[in-house]
Amino acid sequence: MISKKMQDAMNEQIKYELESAYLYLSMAAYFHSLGLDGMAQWMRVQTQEEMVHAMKFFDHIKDRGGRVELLPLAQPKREWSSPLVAFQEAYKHEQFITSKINDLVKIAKEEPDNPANVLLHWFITEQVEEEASTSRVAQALERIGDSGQGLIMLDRELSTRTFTIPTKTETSQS
Ligand code: OFO
Repeated sequence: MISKKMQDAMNEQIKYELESAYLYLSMAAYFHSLGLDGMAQWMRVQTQEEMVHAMKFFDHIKDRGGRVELLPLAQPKREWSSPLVAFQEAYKHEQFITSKINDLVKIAKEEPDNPANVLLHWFITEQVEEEASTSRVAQALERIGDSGQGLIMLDRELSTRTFTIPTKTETSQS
């Protein structure tokens, strides 16, 4: 059975993951408002991935006899001064999420909680990818600068991102 300390920490992590989804959905709306539908599509897929992250913690708490508690979500920002600033913020946000995963890893080691460790392993790898993907787009936008043509090309490239519905095993711990 999951400890009260780990349950509370994971319930808080569900909130962070849902706030990530909320933030990226708000960014999708922002990009649509600029006519950058490719960047919006990228953020819509990101939103779906964040929902999967939240559900991994949800199922983990449930499967270990704990009680999921949904905490209030903060309202996300709705405007950014440029696409570059939005992606820079997404990158910063992912660094924040990595720090939260590291906090959970610390608790899992202290307890020790082996099942949580297995789950968190997946998140450690995922966060490397999450930071890399947001920072890659931010860097591309930095290189593009004021080039309208460059922005259109990047927008087209990002429009190809798709969401793959995870299999049962992918949505649980492994
Ligand atoms: Fe973006 O990784 Fe979850 O929050």
